[in-house]
Amino acid sequence: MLTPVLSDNWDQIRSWQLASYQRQGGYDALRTALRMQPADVVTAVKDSGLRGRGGAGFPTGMKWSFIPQDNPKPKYLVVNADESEPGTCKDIPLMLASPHTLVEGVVIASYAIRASVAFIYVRGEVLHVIRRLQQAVEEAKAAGFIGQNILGSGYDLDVVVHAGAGAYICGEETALLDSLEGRRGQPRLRPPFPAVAGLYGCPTVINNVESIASVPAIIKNGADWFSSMGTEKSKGMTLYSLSGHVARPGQYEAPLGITLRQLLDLAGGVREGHELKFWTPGGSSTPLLTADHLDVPLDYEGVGSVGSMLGTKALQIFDETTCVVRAVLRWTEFYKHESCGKCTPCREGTWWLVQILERLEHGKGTEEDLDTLLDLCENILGRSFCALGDGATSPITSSIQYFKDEYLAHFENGGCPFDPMASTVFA
Ligand code: L3W
Ligand code: SF4
Repeated sequence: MLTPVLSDNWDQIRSWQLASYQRQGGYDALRTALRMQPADVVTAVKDSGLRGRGGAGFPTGMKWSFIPQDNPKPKYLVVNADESEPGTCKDIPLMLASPHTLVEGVVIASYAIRASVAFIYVRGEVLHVIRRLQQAVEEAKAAGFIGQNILGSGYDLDVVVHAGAGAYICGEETALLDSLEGRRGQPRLRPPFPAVAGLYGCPTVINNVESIASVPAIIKNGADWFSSMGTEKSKGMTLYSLSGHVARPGQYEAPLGITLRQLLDLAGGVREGHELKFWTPGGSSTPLLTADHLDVPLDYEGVGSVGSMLGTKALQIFDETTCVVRAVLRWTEFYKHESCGKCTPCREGTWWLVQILERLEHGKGTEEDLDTLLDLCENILGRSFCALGDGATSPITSSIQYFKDEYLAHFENGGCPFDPMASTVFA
């Protein structure tokens, strides 16, 4: 197993404070970056093969290179720290344990794209994280890592920590921009992509927390070092979040391409006396997988080859005691609640999905309901304005693909077979 990169200082005393971060070589990468030309920093990140860790896996250096430097408008860096996807819990631990890793990445990335203001948009509910980030930004300002003429380089940057108001849709990059501009967060039509017309209509790079936090180590150790880890097309180390029915849930930093079987070995396996039934590779927006997929490489290509997505690497583990219909109903209620209402397929469709799933879970559905569910999903997927609508269909279609018998057992049983009050237990 390779040495952790992002989490290597998490066990240090007061790891979130500047003094602790600097004892581990913190801000050395910034000094290196400021001696480079901004374009060379972009090239280093491109060569490293770093891909966006927020779910889509878009190449980070390429995104930075889209910023038109001949455009006289201001350029902005925005960090998407609105972590809200069910099961996704990597950015919040990262910001709590080592906010300076993110702040150092923010300064380097802003320098690379020549931004003079950067925003960190944090999910509103996590006040403790907002405070910790604000503290880290203040410490970095006092030490001369943020502000005017950073480390005598002539480069100026201001960093603003902005609290969202708790809407999942504001994690969609263009809704996030609307929210940051003071409007109700709803997705914008793309193109133009934010790289061309983003915050206040200016060229903007939006990256996930983990993507930006990966940058200092790339600058410090070199692009070749980073690209020597992982797989051919999915490079580097990354954070996998294991939750649910697992002996030791938590964050596991490992190279891209590791399998769930290997991660479960590290995490003590499925809880004692139980066995794996289904799991999500990257939060609830990624199609479910089963015990047959334990050896699938957890990288963008590997998970894609079995019809799912790596997403945010939020591995939610469910054992045989879980009712898949109930789990899917809970996720679908989340999407219905969080749908921003802008487009009809998602706004109306998620409402209908919940009605049908509730009926099925309570044993009042019919086999025809399964066809209606699939038909609805077909009319949402690819016809919604943003990825939220598409994501809502993933757990439904994949659970029917792998667990149709369990859906049927609900109405054959006259109720949920996992309900202790019901007549039989589904086996
Ligand atoms: C310039 C082009 N830029 C693409 C940029 C684009 C964006 C990035 C990826 O969704 C996924 C979603 C969720 N010129 C460009 C360009 N870009 N073409 O590249 O874009 P895209 O559209 O592939 O994805 P996205 O809109 O970023 C993200 C999935 O992640 N997901 C959800 C995650 C939730 C969280 C959370 O709660 N924190 O991350 C999980 O799987 O469904 O498919 O920047 O501008 N020609
Ligand atoms: Fe809003 Fe849903 Fe349409 Fe996205 S898909 S714009 S969340 S209604």
